[in-house]
Amino acid sequence: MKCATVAIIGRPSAGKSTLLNTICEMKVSITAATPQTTRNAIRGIYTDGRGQLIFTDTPGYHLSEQTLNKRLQDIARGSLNDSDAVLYLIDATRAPGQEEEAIAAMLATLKKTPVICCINKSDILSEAQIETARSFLVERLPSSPVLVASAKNDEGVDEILIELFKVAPEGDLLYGEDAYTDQPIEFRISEIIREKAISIVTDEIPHAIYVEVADLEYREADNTVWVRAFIIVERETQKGIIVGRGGEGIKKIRIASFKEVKRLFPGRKVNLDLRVKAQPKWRTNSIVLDRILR
Ligand SMILES: Nc1nc2c(ncn2[C@@H]2O[C@H](COP(=O)(O)OP(=O)(O)OP(=O)(O)O)[C@@H](O)[C@H]2O)c(=O)[nH]1
Ligand SMILES: [Mg+2]
Repeated sequence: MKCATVAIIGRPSAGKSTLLNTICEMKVSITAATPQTTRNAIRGIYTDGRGQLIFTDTPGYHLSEQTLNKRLQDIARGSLNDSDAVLYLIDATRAPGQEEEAIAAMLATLKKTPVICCINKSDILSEAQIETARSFLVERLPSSPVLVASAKNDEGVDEILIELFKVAPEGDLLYGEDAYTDQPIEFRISEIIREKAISIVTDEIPHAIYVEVADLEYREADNTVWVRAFIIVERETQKGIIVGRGGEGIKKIRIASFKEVKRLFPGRKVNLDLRVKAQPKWRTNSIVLDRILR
């Protein structure tokens, strides 16, 4: 039996979370069209006859001096050290640039950990784009295999698993065969809500959002789970945008969140109370960051 921990690394929006969800056949990690969606080291577990792969989805590696971004970089780097293998995902629709160079250089210094490279978004790539990305990878990480896949369309994903099992060490399963994540339920709820909130706003607002589940209570009497959560933004104007005209925005977020949160509590009723508040400068507040970037 094989068992390995695998860090998924790449630039923001490379498709890391999408790939993890495809592999686990479950929404384990939220995704968005806007970059810098993932903020935590999120585990997703895949098990089959060959053994178990315990993936860590990481925040997209983004070069920036802002406090929040530096913390996100630390999370991504930290998960490299804890892993038996690294899955390096490239979005070849964009030119490599400085950020990709920084990631490739960081991975090239890993002496013992095998790195599997994967060019993602094959469904929208030209041959020329694939070849450019391939040369970039072969030059910088000569001992790594380079695969091509579409995380979104589940193409080339089996090949990724084959390569990972090749380098995985022998070992007993660390999680039960049916496990697909180890995230606490409050965290999963807050992420679902954040995904829905991000999906209705644009520009810089997605980065100004975090979500906190204030209460989670199961009431036996009516078999209902009561959830009270806050969407927190930085400014009153952003709050207005989330709430929307006549409450349209928050209503949309609530309905979309409710559908997914309900799936986390099969056979139970769910009551979701959602509010918005502004908390200036939370992105530089270390107390908030310590709490949400576990
Ligand atoms: N066409 C296409 N789009 C993809 C593919 N994989 C992911 N995407 C899209 O790329 C965008 C970013 O996907 P995510 O999975 O959130 O990317 P990520 O690497 O986790 O991003 P961060 O968490 O911000 O680092 C989303 O709009 C996805 O739908 C793919 O294989 N093909
Ligand atoms: Mg992500």
